[in-house]
Amino acid sequence: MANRNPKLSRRNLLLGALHGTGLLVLSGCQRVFDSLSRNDTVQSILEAAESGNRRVQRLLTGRAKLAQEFTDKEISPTFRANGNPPPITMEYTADAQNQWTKWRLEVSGLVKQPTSFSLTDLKAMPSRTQITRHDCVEGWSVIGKWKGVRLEEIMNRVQPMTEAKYVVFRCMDTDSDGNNYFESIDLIDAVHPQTILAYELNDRPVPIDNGAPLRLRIENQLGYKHAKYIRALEFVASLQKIGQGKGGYWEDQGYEWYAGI
Ligand SMILES: Nc1nc2c(c(=O)[nH]1)N[C@H]1C(S)=C(S)[C@@H](COP(=O)(O)O)O[C@H]1N2
Ligand SMILES: [Mo]
Repeated sequence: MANRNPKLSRRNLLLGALHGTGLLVLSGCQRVFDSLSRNDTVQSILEAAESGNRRVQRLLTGRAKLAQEFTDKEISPTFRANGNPPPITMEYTADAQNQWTKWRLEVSGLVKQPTSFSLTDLKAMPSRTQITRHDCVEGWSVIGKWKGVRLEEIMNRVQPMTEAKYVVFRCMDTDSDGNNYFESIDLIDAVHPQTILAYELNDRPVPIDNGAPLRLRIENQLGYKHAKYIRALEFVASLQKIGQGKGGYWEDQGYEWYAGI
């Protein structure tokens, strides 16, 4: 991969490595630079510095990268809602009326401890709060403050088996043809620090329009990955038998499965 950061160029790395050793401070002479580059001691210092840097770079640019977080002042006045209308089932309506006391999140599939969680259970678990920007493929963005339980915390409870590679989110809403919304992410993104199952938006319970009682926040991917109205999580080894096999409601209609921002 091309190194686009001039600060991490090989030459600067060598200069940096030399600085640390006190071997020599170069005055920009290419010939001295070249002969030093061939020197064994210098070469090993350079390699050590470079591999250290590669590690740092992977952290900065790879899957572990944190999405930008914002301040309270930057929160959008309203958090636009998008997608299917809220579920219209009797069960959903009754659960909403009961403040979700009867609703449960079912976690099943390739896990050692299949478990169901009430909203109270989820709220009692360690939480994370983050102010992030939601980007929809349609070309709009909104900033909101989300609070929820990290998906990794749930994984610690249910203990996915080694064969598990993805987590599938089963949602309660349907499109106009009656097809349920669903999504999936891999376990690398599932344990990302900002991947949470959110139960609060802007210091209030997640509104019905935004996916009550529980919706996914996966901050390094586009809006359609953020499953709303979650009823169940399923740990699976393959997405082949889920829906039409592409890993999500929109993916089955041609959208990218990995919707990285
Ligand atoms: N269950 C469900 N989740 C969904 C959708 C949906 O239709 N149903 N729409 C997706 C899309 S395209 C976007 S942009 C976001 C919108 O989230 P919001 O309504 O909180 O803005 O939800 C995503 N998650
Ligand atoms: Mo979207």
